[in-house]
Amino acid sequence: MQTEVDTKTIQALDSAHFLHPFTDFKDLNQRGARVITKAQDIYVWDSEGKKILDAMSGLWCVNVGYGRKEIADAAAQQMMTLPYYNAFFQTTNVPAVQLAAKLVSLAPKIGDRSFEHVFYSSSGSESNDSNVRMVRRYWDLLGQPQRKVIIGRINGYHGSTMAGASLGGMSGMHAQGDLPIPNITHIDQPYYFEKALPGETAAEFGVRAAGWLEAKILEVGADRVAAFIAEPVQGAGGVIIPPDSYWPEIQRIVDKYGILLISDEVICAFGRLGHWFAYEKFGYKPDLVTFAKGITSGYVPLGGVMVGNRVAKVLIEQGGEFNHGYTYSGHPVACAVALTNLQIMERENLVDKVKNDLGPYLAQCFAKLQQHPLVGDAQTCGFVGGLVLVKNKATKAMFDSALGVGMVCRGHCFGNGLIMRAVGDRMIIAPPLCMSRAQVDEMMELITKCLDLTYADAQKNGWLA
Ligand code: PXG
Repeated sequence: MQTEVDTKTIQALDSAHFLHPFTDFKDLNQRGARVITKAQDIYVWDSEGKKILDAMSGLWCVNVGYGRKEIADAAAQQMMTLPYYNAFFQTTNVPAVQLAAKLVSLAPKIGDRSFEHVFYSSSGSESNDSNVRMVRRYWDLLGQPQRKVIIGRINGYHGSTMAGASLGGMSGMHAQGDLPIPNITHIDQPYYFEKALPGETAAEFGVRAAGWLEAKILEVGADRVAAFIAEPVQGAGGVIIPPDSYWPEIQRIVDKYGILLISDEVICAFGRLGHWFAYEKFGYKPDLVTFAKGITSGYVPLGGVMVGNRVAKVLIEQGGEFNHGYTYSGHPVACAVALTNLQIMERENLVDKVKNDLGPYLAQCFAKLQQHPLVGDAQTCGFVGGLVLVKNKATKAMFDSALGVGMVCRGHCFGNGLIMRAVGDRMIIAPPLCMSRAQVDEMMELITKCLDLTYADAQKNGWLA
């Protein structure tokens, strides 16, 4: 494995030829990209030899950590046996079938809405495109073709394809390229810290925030609404954890109007919240569950949709040919990698470990962070965490967004060997699930140090005034 590289040479080639995702190309060319050359366990190294604790699991995906030879071996073996064959034209392959059966066995049963079928793609975005196709097909087949509208949430993230970006509620994405596409609309997010009324409890707020869905359904016309899509916990939006009262009320509303519920678990499934699938944690019953990322721990791309019985029965029994699919639907190497990844998770008990050990421990650590003068709020759910940097702890006043305090903090993180994401002034983590408690302590020391350094900057520059 080549890990020694000449940083300047790679950066020059990078600037010359590689257009990065979600990047200001000119700005990056001036700075030069950080070159990541190798990774092991929970650490990555850059081309200057700097070791960095990856508290984001790559991009919310490397659940079992880096350097798992077993996964590489499974890929190599599958590549030599059957590197590729399509699943069109009435053919199938062994890993794709085995993985589908495995996923069905892992998905908690929810009565007549349980999951017995899987549709494959190669990413979260594609999977959500498939969701749009399946939802619309479902209603067409039921003789209700006017039910086209899918409701998402402001600041939700469902990918970057035309449909994914439209389902998501990122204003920056909508501003480029005439999005959202027709028949997709949004309600506000259940962000208690920002949206609660004075004196409103979290439980009261959760019910009120879910009520925005009912108001939107009535505004659109109940007979025109096809589905509601949401992340169990909003990830890219900044780890926005809904109050416990939110999801039960959402369930009541979607059931009242008979609309489908799509749970986008691209981040939240496969142990991230201490369950194989996150709908179990919040106790709701989705019809479709989007997955990607953690299913292979990011070692190779794979995504898909768990298709619940309500939808599957109609598509199968009444549907005829479904005119949708991808070259790589059910890719044998990706599925073999996923199977091995899931085996590792089972053998090492990573899901229970998050639920009963790592998750509660991280929650304790974040409770301590609440004391930090810069932190207005710090919350965790399973093994994700988010905290808000505030100017005034007592009033919870935010910094002027032009100061970019979150980015300042992120800079200190990189400088001190820690990867933490900044979403505005929310700092977020989603560490690998294979962490030890000692490694959680190591991460928390780094986080605290970077918060201290950011606070010192804020004092020095008069940002706290
Ligand atoms: N749904 C959810 C909930 C996601 O988090 C996608 C769909 C799209 O998946 P693909 O595989 O098409 O990227 C995601 C992806 C960030 C960030 O900045 C998060 C994602 C992707 C890129 C950046 O936190 N999540």
